[in-house]
Amino acid sequence: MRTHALFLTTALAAGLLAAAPTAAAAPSGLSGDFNGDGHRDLALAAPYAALPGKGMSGYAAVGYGTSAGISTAKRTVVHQDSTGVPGSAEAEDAFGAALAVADTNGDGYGELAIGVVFEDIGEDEDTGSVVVMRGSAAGVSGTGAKNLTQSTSGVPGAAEDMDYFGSDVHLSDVTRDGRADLAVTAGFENEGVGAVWTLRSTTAGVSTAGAKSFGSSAVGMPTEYGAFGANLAN
Ligand SMILES: [Ca+2]
Ligand SMILES: [Ca+2]
Ligand SMILES: [Ca+2]
Ligand SMILES: [Ca+2]
Repeated sequence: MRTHALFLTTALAAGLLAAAPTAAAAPSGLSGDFNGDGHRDLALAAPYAALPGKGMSGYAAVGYGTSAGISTAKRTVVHQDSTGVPGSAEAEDAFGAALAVADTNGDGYGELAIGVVFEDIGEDEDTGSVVVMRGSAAGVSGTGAKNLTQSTSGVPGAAEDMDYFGSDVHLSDVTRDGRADLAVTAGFENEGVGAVWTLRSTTAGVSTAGAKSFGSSAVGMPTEYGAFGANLAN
């Protein structure tokens, strides 16, 4: 009797285990992992590659990491006319002139920040913008993509000719809340002096709340032409 009961209990347990749904693996949260599968991925850009009739409009791409290395077959390729990507592809946008990768909303999937350094805004030429595309289990996607410029509400400054906003971008969690914050350089701000913007992230990703900018004088450097912030270390 005792043996019989034990057998039933064991069989029941085994059956339950077999029937239990397989839980989706939690996204890795690793830096540089867009699809959360635990393999870091490679983002790259061809900022001067042309869409038809649009010279230097630019492309960005992700090759996903696999146990055999970076895959070119398992990939995402985007440009400014891709579904969900803010703005539109035009000649000499240089979409992808700068890239950064990290998780901005704390969901375990990395986001891709893309500098569109020569984007025109209204009548202003080569002003620049930054696009942030979200990661997901399916990789980088247009869903929830954001666009930031000096004309965006909450972003200090004003969009002007030749700011080159987005000449460099950087993502890292400077506030230590588990969400990567964004830094953006406008390398030609104020006729080549240059300036840097810092934006914090929330559970909704990069936010303009509390956005700041600073120039060379804030750190005691010369205030003339100098491309301040032209390189942000990643
Ligand atoms: Ca991955
Ligand atoms: Ca554009
Ligand atoms: Ca994320
Ligand atoms: Ca943060």
